[in-house]
This record gives sequence, C-alpha cells and structure tokens, in this order.
Amino acid sequence: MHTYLTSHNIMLKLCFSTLLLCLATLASAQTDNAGKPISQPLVSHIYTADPSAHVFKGRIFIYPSHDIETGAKEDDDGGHFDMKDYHILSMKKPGGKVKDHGVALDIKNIPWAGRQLWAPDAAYKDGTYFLYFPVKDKKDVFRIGVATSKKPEGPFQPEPEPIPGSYSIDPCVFKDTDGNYYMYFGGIWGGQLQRWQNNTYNATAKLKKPEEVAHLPRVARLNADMKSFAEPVKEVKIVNENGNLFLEGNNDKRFFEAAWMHRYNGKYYFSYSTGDSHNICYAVGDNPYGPFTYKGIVLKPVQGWTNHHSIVEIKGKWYLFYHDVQLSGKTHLRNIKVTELKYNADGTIQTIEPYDKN
Ligand code: FUB
Repeated sequence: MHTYLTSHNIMLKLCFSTLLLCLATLASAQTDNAGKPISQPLVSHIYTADPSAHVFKGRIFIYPSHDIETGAKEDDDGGHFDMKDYHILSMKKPGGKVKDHGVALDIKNIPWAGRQLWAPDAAYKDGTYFLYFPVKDKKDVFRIGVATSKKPEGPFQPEPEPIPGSYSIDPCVFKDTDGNYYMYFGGIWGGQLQRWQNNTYNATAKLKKPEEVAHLPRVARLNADMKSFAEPVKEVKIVNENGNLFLEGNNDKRFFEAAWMHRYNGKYYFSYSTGDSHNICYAVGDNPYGPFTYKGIVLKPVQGWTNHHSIVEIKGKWYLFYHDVQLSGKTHLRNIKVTELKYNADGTIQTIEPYDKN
C-alpha cells in the first residue's frame, strides 16, 4: 500500500510538473508573440503607470500613478485601478539611477476625495510646483484637484476643493511659449467624460453610438493662480485629413483618454490613447486650442489594457515615457518605461513598436 501510494504520488508529481511546464511554455509563447521589450521598467520596487515627465531644476521628474493591489473587482469602468497615493520619481538622465521620493500625496489628506487616484501631471510657476490629479469625489464623480509644494518631489498640500468646473480624468498641464498654461483633460468609459455635455453633469448619459461623432477631450486656460480655469471649458477638435471629426466607430483613431500636449518646431502636438484599440495617436495644430489634424500612431499597443504616455525634450533629444505590465502580467499593476522618440524631416513622429519581434 505504502509502495503503491509512493508511486502514485510520483505519478501525480510528474503530471503536475508536466502541467506547469505546459503553462510555462504557453506563457513564454505569449511573451515570444509580443517580442522582446524595447525598454525595461524604470523601477521594480513599486508598480507605476501613466508617467507624466518634466525637466525641473535640470533633473527629470516623473509624476506617475502608483498601482496597488486592493482586491477591487475588475470592470469596464476601471474599478480595479484603486490607487491611494502618489510617489514622485526622478533621475538625472534617461538610463540613470531612478530615485523614489516617497509618498508625495495621500488620498486620506485630500478632504473631498472618495476613491481612485488616477493619472496626475505637474507644472511649475514662480517658485511653486503644482500637482494636478483626478480622483472620484465622495459622490463617486471624477473631479480634478490641485496640490502645491515648494519642491518638485513634494510633499504636496492639496487645496480643500477640486478645481471649480473641472471634471473627468487625466489632466495634462501645458505651458505655452507666451507663458500661458492650459489644462487638457478627459477620458470616456470609467473616466466619465460621456456624462458631461456643455459642461453639465448627467449621471445617466450614455456613450456615443458607432455612427455618432466621438466624445472630444477638453481644454481650458488656467488663471494666474494655476488653481482655477480662466475660461469655460472647451472641446478639443481632432479631425481627419478632410477636416471631419472622428465618429465613435473610428475607435482606432478617436480620443479615449490620456491627453498630452507638446510643442515641436512651432506646432502643437496633441497626443492621446485610443483606449479600447490601445494605440497612442497624435494630431497636430497651429495653436493650443486646435483643431488638431490626425497624423498617426506614436506608440503601438503595449501589454496590458491601458496605454498612457508623455513626450518630453531632454537635452535636445525627445523621449516617450509610457508603461506596460512586464513585471506583473496584470493590467492594473503596471510599470513605467522610457524610450527615445524620433521625428521625420516633415515633423511626423516615427511610430514606436514597444516589442522587438526580430
Ligand atoms: O491609471 C488609471 C487610468 O488608466 C488612467 O487615468 C488612464 O489614462 C489609464 O491609464
């Protein structure tokens, strides 16, 4: 009996090992399908996502989301992105040692916040650093808040209320060459942009149908205090080469979330994620309000559902900060990365393939 059990156990162990081997082969086949990542995670001691990079005081500061596992259920509204604080990272140069400056802002110190601290951005003006962040208020409606610090790495002190008139997610604050600052924002589905028409909230509003004109991102110039809008929030028009707005059915090109603005050779480049088709696309215009004409893809889909980026010039070269899920394999536990971004002579951006298939 004992002998039988032992050989039975050996058989079981063999079967189990074979199963593990099969699973591992399957997993590596999936990695092989995607190809070899073109860059490695910037940090691995915490999960980070949605990197907004800036050069402050000659150093690169990255303002990312801080992904954590809270057990929140995964759904189409991003309930599994249940983040509770921000850590600011910095480095001297791309490829340099990355420093984690610790907790810069905690949700428990934001008086009006309910849940889900999503993708932030930062700006500097007259000796003060501003951290802009989306979080659901206590009624579960996304608003955009602002917090200040005398240091780029924080800690940041939040204002007692969200920015009046702000809504939805993913703020990007852009400083134009004339000294004006603009905030771009918005995100559909879990980002709730579809609930806002003419800057008025309708909790029951539906997403657009495929044949309808797609939801548009938003922009507003900031007041001198950097804590309020100087004008009513406007829609940002993204058009095709014929000047027509995209339809919701054009989901490989229409705006979904993750707005970013940068200037290159006097032109305004508005880039964004197409969400459910997973591209980072861009469109070019002649002024901060647009319209912006669609030009192509900056970054092809990464592993994980979300795609989110920033584009920044560092010592004469351009870089794309982005994320994937290389460390965890889980959509809600992401890791940030950086790679060089190149322009063609006509100002178009060379599309980046995040995985090398050769
Ligand atoms: O990190 C939470 C959300 O996922 C961001 O706000 C979106 O842009 C997407 O990356």
